[in-house]
Amino acid sequence: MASEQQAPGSDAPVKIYLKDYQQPNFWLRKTELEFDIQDTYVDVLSRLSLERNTGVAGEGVRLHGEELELLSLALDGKALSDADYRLDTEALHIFSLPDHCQLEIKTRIYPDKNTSLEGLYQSKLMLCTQCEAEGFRKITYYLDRPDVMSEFFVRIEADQQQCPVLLANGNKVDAGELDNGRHFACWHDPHLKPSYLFALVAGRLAHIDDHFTTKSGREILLRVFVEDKDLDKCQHALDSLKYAMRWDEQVYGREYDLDIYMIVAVDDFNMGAMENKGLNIFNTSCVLAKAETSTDAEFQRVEAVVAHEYFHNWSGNRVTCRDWFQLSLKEGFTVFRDAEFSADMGSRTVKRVEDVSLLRSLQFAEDAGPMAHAVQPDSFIEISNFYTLTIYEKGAEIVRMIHRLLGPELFRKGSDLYFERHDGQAVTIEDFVAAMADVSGRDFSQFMRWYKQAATPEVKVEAEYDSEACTYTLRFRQHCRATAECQQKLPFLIPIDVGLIGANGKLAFALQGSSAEPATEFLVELSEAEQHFVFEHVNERPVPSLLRGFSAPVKLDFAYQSDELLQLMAYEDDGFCRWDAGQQLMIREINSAKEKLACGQQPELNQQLVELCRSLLADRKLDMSLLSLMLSLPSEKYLAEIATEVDVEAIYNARNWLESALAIALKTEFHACYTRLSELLFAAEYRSDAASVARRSLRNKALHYLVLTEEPAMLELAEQQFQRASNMSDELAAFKAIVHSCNDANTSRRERVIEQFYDRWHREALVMNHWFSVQATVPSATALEQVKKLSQHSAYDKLNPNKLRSLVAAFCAGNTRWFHDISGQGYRFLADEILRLNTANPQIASRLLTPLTQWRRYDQDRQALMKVELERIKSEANLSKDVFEVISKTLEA
Ligand code: B3K
Ligand code: ZN
Repeated sequence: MASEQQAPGSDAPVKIYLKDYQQPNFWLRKTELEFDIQDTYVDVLSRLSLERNTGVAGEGVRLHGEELELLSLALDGKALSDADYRLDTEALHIFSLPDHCQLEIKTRIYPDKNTSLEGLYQSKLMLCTQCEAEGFRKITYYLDRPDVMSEFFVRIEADQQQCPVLLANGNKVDAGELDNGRHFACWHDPHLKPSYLFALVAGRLAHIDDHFTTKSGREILLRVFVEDKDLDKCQHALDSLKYAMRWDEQVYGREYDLDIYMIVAVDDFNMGAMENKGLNIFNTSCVLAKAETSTDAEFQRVEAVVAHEYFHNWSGNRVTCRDWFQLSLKEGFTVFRDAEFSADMGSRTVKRVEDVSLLRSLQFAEDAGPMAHAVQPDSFIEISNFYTLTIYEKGAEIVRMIHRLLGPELFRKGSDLYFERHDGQAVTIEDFVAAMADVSGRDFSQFMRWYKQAATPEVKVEAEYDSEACTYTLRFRQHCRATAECQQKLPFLIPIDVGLIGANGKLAFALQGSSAEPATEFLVELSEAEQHFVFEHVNERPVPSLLRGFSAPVKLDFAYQSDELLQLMAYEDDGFCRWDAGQQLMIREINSAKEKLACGQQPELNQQLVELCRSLLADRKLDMSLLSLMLSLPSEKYLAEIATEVDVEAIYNARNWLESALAIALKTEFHACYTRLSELLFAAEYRSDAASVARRSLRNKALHYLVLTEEPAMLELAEQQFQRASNMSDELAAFKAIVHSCNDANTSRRERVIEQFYDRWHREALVMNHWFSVQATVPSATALEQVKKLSQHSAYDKLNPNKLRSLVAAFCAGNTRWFHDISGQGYRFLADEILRLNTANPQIASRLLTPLTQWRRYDQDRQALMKVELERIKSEANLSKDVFEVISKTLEA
């Protein structure tokens, strides 16, 4: 990438453009690293075998390096003099090099001072690394870019007492004792890899082992490293790993390629986990699980993240990204892979509904805000800002559309071709799509706009029924707002799955112009700005079922009548559409309550909605997890996303009104449901299978509604559950229900359970995260005061990302009503936190900024308050690139 230096005469960080990509002028064929770990520093000796990439200009080489102390530098065994090189804050420039040579570089680093959690850093008593995307340059000078792939040889030396475990990628090839209580280990990774996949761990760790036999009969050692006290929380991760390994063999034909697969759990970690070759490093929150301390959702997250990182071994490691503009090549594809895995492991519909909810509430908001970017962005200032829902989740939706358009068999052929063609290479999104095009003969040129054009397409649909001709016509109009990279959007290729529902269920129909036999479902491909499709043999006026399975990541608008939505709820067999019809009914109810409340009137509860919920609760055939989702109101975030201007208080009040009104109207049913499921659950031993998880989920939804009635007996029920629970799902649900019930009569009970929860769990860091976040999301004007108080608590850690997420992010992103309180105190608090973290941990600082990026969506008063804080952050000297990029885009927009 050409323009990584700062612009001359300017302090502003520089934008890097995809169009400027060029190969490096040197390859690094072999990388030998020696780590000498001492008490307060680590010396890193690096021997790099360079080979000129003829044809690319540049006599010397520019090696990335940040926050390094250079101790020595030699070229082919000869020390370089000051005249031979130049150092700046971002790189080491060596002016002239022969075509083949060896550089020997010695640097010193200070892991215990590294609070950014990037590069080599200390977490509790352990040293560990995080190199993606550009952290390796904080370890040594290097061509720290993903298209430079090298064979790594690593030697680690440390004190045997302090660091009995010494790990790096690949296979351990040597180890031994040294003088003075020191020891060493040597690791060799036979697979070429870019520096972002490098990993090292040194510390006092315990482990549990398991084995996996691959389809070709190779024995793989699976090993999970944790702190000794957490050894009883590793089995679920190991089981998940084995399921994922088998699934990838069966579904994608992919086998593991080293003799050992290691996972290390780390307390201080910016993200969920990292797919370093053969040595995954995980946030403890994504690896540890045990029924007493982890909720069902956490068990599922562990399974999904373990699988995601494992799948990267092919989609990311064996075939990697040419440059960081291609990030979604590995992330979008791998999220699609892990979503399918989770769907196969549990309920496909529930997984789809959860994913679509996330996409529609958060990714659509990202697309509508100042950080909107294409899935293959064309520029960035700081790549860490691009680990977004757009790259991950929208990227996965695009791969899902390819899967839908090609069908499973051709898609598998395409992925086989992609892996075979590019094994050991660093490639582009275009290469991935080319493999899909080559196996199918399909032209993907229009489809590529999904990668290049930012923002969410909107599709307006109108229908016309001709009862004489028995035809039904659907007219589509697509539109996508202008964004910085593209003012005039070209039409997307939008696959829309269509079904038609009659008075007694699904209809069979034909698509005009298609040779296909009549069927109950057709996939239409929208390719123009305006287009219509005619369906034939439609013998009655139908209700259209559109975007079945959420076949494309668009906002679809069709003016359904309420009774049509009820008809969809009754007869639709696509779980997503059925759930969505219910959500639309609830949104209407909330919107009309908003209007009533605005005029000072009391809203009236729609009896059709009550009856619908009653019939759902009586439906014994429905998957209880799905039922629990169907009984959940749209989130405040989603309601904000679909509003023209966000009226925080109106959304909050109307949503609360509906939830409480439903609770009162259906109290008998919720109580019966709660009792029935309690009997079932108590009669059996604790189990974590899908059916038991579903029962707990529905029972806790019923408890949530029961407590909303504010009847003392219901709070008593919650407290009984809190006291007797044998697992964290039940305990936390009861805890949250009680703590969030803020009426005065409940004060002593609230205080009691908060104290009890603390007494029970203060030694478990992950459980304490819940203790913080439940209090941070309390629906009360006192929430911020409590958050400030908790930030001084001894169980809190102002630099630990999990703690920051459980307190600061839980309040600012999760307690919408009180974060956006018109006092402006919430905004001020967040800005203070961002300024504090700007230098300590820029990645987390920039991530925390997200709620403020949406400032233009609010009323004038709130906009003004937010702007003051954004300007205050902007005026800070030494703004990190991470925060600078988000702040400047937010204020420019
Ligand atoms: N690839 C890592 C993310 C690294 C984030 C760097 N800031 C985890 C994942 O997506 O699997
Ligand atoms: Zn990933």
